[in-house]
Amino acid sequence: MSVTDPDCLFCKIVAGDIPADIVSETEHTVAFRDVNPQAPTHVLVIPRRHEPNIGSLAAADPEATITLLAEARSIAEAEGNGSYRLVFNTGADAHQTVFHCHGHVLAGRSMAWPPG
Ligand code: DGP
Repeated sequence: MSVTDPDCLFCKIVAGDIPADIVSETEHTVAFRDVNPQAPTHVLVIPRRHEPNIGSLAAADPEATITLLAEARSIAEAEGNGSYRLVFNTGADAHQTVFHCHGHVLAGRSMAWPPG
């Protein structure tokens, strides 16, 4: 199902209207490198369909959600050393700044806990 928001930055990346360093694509997802990387590997995996966050994506399209999680794993396995962090900032107070669901795949360095 195609659901897009003409004002959404990540929908424009999915459409190819804004360039991105694409890592992988599936029927349901696009993965590209974050413009402001926080680790040696910092890839955003997003659904093609516009949903504001991972919870709404899971409710609307379980198949796309599973594909997104599998893509995150594949990218982390291809680029990392076995350890990675998969982050879905959800809501403004959790530092979500782009309101199109995206998983941050972070790998390639040691990480602290708790996150800030
Ligand atoms: P978040 O704070 O969780 O909403 O993360 C949004 C991420 O999106 C942030 O790490 C920077 C990244 N980003 C924002 N604009 C662009 C863009 O135009 N291209 C790419 N590749 N990444 C972007």
